[in-house]
Amino acid sequence: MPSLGEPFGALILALGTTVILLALGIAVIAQGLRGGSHPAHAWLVRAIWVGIVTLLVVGVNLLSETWTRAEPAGTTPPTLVAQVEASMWRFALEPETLPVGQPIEFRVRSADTIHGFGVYDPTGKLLFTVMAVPGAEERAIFTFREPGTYTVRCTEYCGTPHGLMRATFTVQGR
Ligand SMILES: [Cu+2]
Repeated sequence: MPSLGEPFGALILALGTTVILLALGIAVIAQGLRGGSHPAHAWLVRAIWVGIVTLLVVGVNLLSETWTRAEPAGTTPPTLVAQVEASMWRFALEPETLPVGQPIEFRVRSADTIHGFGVYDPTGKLLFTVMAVPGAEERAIFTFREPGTYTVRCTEYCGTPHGLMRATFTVQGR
């Protein structure tokens, strides 16, 4: 499955937020115009509450969002191809040492069931994921900016030892 790029995800979030805000705004104003048994300022209080709740929801979502920085295959000509095979419960990566600053195309396959190829930087931050699906080859391009030891973890539950399914590889400076 190709990963959604940063602009696409941001656009979806912005559109969704706008639609929700418009719908809530119209509902609140309509109720205010209708009047009823509420005090005159009730619609303003509601509008403020809607605003606060919306800001909280959007803010928490934005802060928890980790934009994927991998590109779909075909966007940048890769200078290197890395073959990845996931199987219960290990990753085979070839080559195991990768260069800094060069677009690398990861070609991810699975030998048995669905796994997730999740790449974490040396500080433990998730950089990108690629699904490993039996019978298919999923591709993503990524350029490493820092040398170090990177960790691969499975990001799809694939059996009891799933949590132990990990590997490391080295990214070397030029
Ligand atoms: Cu798994």
